Amino acid sequence: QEYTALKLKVTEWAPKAAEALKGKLPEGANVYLCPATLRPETMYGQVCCFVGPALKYGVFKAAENEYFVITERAAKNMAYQGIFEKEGVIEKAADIVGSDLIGTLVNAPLSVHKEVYVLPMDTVLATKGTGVVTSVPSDSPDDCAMMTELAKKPEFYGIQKEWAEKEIVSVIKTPTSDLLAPYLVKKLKINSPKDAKQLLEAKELAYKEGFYQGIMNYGDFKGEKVETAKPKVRQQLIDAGDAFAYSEPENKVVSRSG
Ligand code: ZZB
Repeated sequence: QEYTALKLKVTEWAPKAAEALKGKLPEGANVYLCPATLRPETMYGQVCCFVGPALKYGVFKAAENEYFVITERAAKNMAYQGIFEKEGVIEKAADIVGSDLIGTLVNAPLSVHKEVYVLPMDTVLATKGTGVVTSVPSDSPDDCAMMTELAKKPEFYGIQKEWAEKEIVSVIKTPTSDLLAPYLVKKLKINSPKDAKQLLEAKELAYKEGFYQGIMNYGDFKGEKVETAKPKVRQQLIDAGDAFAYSEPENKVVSRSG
């Protein structure tokens, strides 16, 4: 699987994260949360950054003064993809649990929302991508269901309600809707992030319709087909230093069967 890994720069640590990282990073170090996405063209619609509250993350040195918050598993993969300064070398500056990251503020490249919060999502898998996920509720049914859940029970999740209530703008238009994920969530009667079966169905529909019938409704490629805009947005992000290519080793097995 070839992902685009985004660099969401930390602008303010949540108090627990600041405490956990105290004295472990050089003064003035740039630290990024790096979500892996298959939909770079939707980055205009990012509203938050998800971590698994129970997952273990590391703060890994990528280059001089540059650190990535990702899972150890992702760091091991990145070390062999020319992403880190030293090939094959993993330098971990600190450990941190997902729950301590909640409430951290990060910059979201390309998003209509310049700064977004780190919020919890229990369904984030430790075994996929970087264990960090950027939330685009306009086009991802999982994200849409989770944002509703977070805004419904902020105390339960230990967050401020406003953190989960950033405006959802239309990024892509399709024949059925300008906000495909919320449309599908409603249509398939998805009431919570636990409706796994319907969410999977909604995700598959959203991928298909978004890719084959989607027209960009925001940004530099507004009016273009998603199919053609996708690589262009990705390249823009990479050229700006806001993203990099990241692939999963399983890739080889998958592509062998076509
Ligand atoms: C932003 C985005 C916008 C995404 C969208 C999807 C969609 P997959 O394998 O088919 O689920 N993701 C990445 N890593 C993880 C993880 N560790 N645990 C849970 N979810 C993860 O596709 C990968 C997508 O799943 C990624 O792309 C990411 O969410 C999420 F509009 O990034 B995506 C219809 C989907 N739309």
